[in-house]
Amino acid sequence: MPESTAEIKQRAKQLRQQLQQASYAYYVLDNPIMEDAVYDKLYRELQELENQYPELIAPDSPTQRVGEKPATQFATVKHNIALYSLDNAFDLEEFAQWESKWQRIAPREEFEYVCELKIDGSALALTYENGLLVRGATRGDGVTGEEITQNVKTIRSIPLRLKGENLPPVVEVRGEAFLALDVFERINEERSRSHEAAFANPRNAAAGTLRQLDSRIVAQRRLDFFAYTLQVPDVEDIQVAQTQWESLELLQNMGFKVNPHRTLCRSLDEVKAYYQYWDKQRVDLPYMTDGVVVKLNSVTLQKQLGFTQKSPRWAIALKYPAEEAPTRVESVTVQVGRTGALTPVANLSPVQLAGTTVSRASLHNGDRIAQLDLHIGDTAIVRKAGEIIPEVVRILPELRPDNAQPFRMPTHCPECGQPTVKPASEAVARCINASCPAILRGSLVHWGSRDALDINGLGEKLVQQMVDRQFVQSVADLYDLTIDKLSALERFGRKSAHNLLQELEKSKTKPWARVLYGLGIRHVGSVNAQLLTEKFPDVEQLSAASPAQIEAVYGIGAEIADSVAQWFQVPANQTLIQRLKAAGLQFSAAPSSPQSAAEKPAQTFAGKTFVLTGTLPTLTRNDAKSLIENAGGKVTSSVSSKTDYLVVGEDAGSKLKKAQDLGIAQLGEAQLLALLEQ
Ligand code: 1X8
Repeated sequence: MPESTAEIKQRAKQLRQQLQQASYAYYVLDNPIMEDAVYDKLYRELQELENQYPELIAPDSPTQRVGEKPATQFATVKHNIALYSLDNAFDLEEFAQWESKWQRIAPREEFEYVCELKIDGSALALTYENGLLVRGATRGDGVTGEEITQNVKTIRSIPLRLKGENLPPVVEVRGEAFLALDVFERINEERSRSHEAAFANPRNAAAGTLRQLDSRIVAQRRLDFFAYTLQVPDVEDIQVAQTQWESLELLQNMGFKVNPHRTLCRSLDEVKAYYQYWDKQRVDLPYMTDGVVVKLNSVTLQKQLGFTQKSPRWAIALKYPAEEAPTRVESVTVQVGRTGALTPVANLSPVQLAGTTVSRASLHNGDRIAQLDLHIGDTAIVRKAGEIIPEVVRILPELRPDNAQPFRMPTHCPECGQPTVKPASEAVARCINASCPAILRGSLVHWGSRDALDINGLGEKLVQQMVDRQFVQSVADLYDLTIDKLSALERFGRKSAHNLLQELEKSKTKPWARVLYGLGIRHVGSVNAQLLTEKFPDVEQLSAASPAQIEAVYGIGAEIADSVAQWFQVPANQTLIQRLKAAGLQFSAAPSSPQSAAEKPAQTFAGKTFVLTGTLPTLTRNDAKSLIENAGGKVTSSVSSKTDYLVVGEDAGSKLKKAQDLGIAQLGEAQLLALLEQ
């Protein structure tokens, strides 16, 4: 233990330096040099020294980052140099217009742009005097902001003292305080546990956190900071850097975290390449970016161009199309699918997302709705990235209108009024009424679909009419239709009626495997149907098989086997089979059948590697896998540069992001089947 005052002072200084270096390595360089336990030990030693000798507390001591008791309110401060906002360009065309505009003021053939990522956070102005952080302020209206120095000090990547020699006496640094995505998610989870409203996005969370009056809370939130502008107030008349690029390097040398993904561009085409590259790559960044900031590099040129009322003429934010936006949930429709599954869909006030207008978004199921605590009239954050089906990601309860009613999944089928069934182990509720019109419509459309009986003209609209008018109550009734009956339907002439009857006739020649698939038994996609019909060459054998016998078929699991055996147990299904058989449909694999040879798929996918993600509309994962493998392809579980195709279904996860980054071709189920057909 040091004894003399000088020794104690020396020790405190040494501890400060060691802790500062460790903290810089960890938070700025992302390259730790000290074990956590060692850091904690040194930190406690410094804390004890400072407790004993409060006069030793230095303004840049690491102990000054932990926050203080709540302030009653923040003081307003006038910025020494106004914080301008950036003009936006929403596409490359608008960017080109901006380029022409500055070129008209200061024409030149050769110039440089600095391209930086636009960080979706909250702007801060930091003032350093003689190297020491003396003030941190929010942007406010650009002229005056709020003084939040105490909060700013809790951000570990902001130096309390600048590194380097010969620093100007006053230095102004601008940058973006932000929350890393994992931190943002953690904060929202905590808030949801304590029944507080979730933050809509990381930007709101960062801005909200900075304006916390209790800096001890701010310290827990783990804000981060990228510096992007270095300025020395005019009065000093010192020029620190000739270019923006130099400024960024100086900031880095002063101990700031500067975003590493910056680049110099000499033409619009180079800017375009950077913009498009990061549009793909940004999903992998641990923080949110909503665009690219393009600045003219030369400070001389910047001065020549100057500012408009609001923004610099020498910089622009080139934004990416929004993928998330708030909008109102007008109502919820519950759809009933062919399997009886109830799917809630939110009807929205139309909103622009990722370049398209979105007015409906999936709510997945009742469990998800309960999780969201969705009320009709709520403002919801809707997300649509790339080709993914739009979905509601969260709602903003603070914007909920008075008297808004929570949405509850119906306990009865919205189509037939029968009670629904929801096994505790599943998230999905189902209608199990065999004569539910919605299930019937779904079954008819499925029966006529391309991979089943391939009946041209048997679309949704026609099916709806036939079911509404009770022309058909089961798939078998299709084969009792007549020209007279059909031509009584709206906008359905005798010619169309004749065509449909011909199509129905043709369906009677389709092989047993397609008929089995067309029956729509749960878990029996076209591949499983093929496997089953190879082992059970006629319906009698399959119908009589036990679950164990069915499961003995290579590629068929217990769940599928149970589902098949159960289906044949239902008397109504046996009646259906008898009627279809009487109508002339194929329920056995005639060895002479000309189709059976044609059913053998060609090796279209030889040498190709596939990865599956998400839930496909009709094929199970096993179906899709077998289809691909039967065509000579390989299915692997993770995306890499060796992957040729990603097959994407609903609720696709991280594999999709990875594939997008690697530029791997994506296929939907329909496209996969179309390729197989070729
Ligand atoms: C805002 C932002 C800028 C930068 C990054 N992210 C932002 N949100 C940058 O220059 N790298 S500049 C800026 C502004 O001037 N309003």
